[in-house]
Amino acid sequence: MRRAVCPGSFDPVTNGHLDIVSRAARLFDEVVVAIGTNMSKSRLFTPDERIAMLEEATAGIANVRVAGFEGLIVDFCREIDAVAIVKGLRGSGDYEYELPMAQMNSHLTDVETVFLPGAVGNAFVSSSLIKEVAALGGDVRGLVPDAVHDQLVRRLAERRA
Ligand code: COD
Repeated sequence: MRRAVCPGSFDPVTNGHLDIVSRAARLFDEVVVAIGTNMSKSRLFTPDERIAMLEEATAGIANVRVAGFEGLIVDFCREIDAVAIVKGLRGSGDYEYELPMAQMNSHLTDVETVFLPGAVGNAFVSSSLIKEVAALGGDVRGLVPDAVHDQLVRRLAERRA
């Protein structure tokens, strides 16, 4: 059984994330989508909300499961016996950001990082831009799952109230 981890903040999950997760699921026996819960950045959605959104979005992929993690991603990989961390690269900016993390993780453990090129159509999609555009009234439908879109619109309205 070769298990991989797709880690991220997923605040919220986008179609760019889901493209990477579904392609990783074709490469590995099992993929665990790991939601980091110990980051200092303020989040729009709680860890439980992000887990629920991802569970719904990946329900159709039999070999994907979702979990929260705290602490180092390499420790989580050891805990669940994962051999690889799968990350998506939208462009050179992501590569510059991800490479030192991959090298640090390789220094800390023998877990491999596997980079998948993001799909061209999702290259501009990030959770932060989705939140910014939606907060300013832009239409982000089609860039996130429909259920996530509805939750996003609701949460932003609550924040404005
Ligand atoms: N197309 C393709 N890939 C995408 C897209 C897209 N449109 N959008 C995002 N991705 C990829 C990102 O490149 C990333 O690989 C992944 O999806 C997750 O993205 P985010 O933005 O949800 O998550 P991040 O980058 O904020 O998550 C950072 C981690 C939680 C993975 C990282 O901070 C971490 O591992 N933290 C744990 C603590 C730790 O171990 N720190 C030491 C690291 S060396």
